[in-house]
Amino acid sequence: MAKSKFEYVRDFETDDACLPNCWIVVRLDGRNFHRFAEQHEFKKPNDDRALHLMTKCAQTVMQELEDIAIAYGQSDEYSFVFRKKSRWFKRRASKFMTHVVSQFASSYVFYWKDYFKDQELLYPPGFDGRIVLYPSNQNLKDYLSWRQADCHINNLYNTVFWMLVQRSGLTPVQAQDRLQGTLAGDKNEILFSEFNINYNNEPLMYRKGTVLIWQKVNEVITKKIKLPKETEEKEVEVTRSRTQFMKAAHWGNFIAVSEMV
Ligand code: DGT
Ligand code: MG
Ligand code: MG
Ligand code: MG
Ligand code: MG
Repeated sequence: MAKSKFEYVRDFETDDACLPNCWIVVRLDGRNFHRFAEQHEFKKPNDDRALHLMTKCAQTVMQELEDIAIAYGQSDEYSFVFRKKSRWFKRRASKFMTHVVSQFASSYVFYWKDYFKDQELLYPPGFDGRIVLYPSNQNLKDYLSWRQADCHINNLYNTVFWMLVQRSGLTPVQAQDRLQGTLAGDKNEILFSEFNINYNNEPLMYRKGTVLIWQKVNEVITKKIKLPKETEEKEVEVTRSRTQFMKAAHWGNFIAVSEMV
């Protein structure tokens, strides 16, 4: 077919293919979730419904899109790690980022009612996305550890903060002043001595976030086969190994990246 005179406009498109042999990380984050959480009466500092909905959306993304090896989420964010060797959409950054974010956002609305039974969705939430490439396994592991450290620092702060407000009746400003300049050890001590809470016994999902990985499962299926010397078909059971389920885990530390290549 002859080219139309308009074809030249294609040349204005820029090449945004991700560098080969790098892990491709897409991180998304809820837009203005401070307000979204307030308006939808999220429990403070952690709302199980919200965290589980985020994980449901991340599982949907992993199932629908290709080549995602691992995902990590906390608060209103999720990171998706695409395999180094992925050739999906010729590694175009815009395709990776937009598919992840749109699939996640539509899932958030689609599955909302399964998690927030009595809480109506008041307005359409949005998510931003960014893409980062990591050339080495160590870089990727450090990236994931960095997000997990962020989860830990924020959660420890928020746990003490809301205890001071909800249990001790401090105003938010007073609680903030009280925590000014305190170290992790001080916050642990406040929780223990004033609220009888051992921070290490708080749920792992709150302290460490959620990791999604693929898991090999053995599946038993019945097959009808015809043996050469017999006329009738026979049913036999065969076991095959399939990568199927995603395991949601809350780990203390990330596994060696080599295990997920
Ligand atoms: P952004 O991302 O710049 O558009 O603004 P935000 O407001 O989304 O800020 P961000 O992402 O740094 O912080 C996440 C907010 O989401 C933070 O204000 C707390 C809120 N949030 C996330 N998960 C929960 C939860 O389980 N419970 C409550 N109460 N709030 C949550
Ligand atoms: Mg932000
Ligand atoms: Mg946000
Ligand atoms: Mg955030
Ligand atoms: Mg199309």
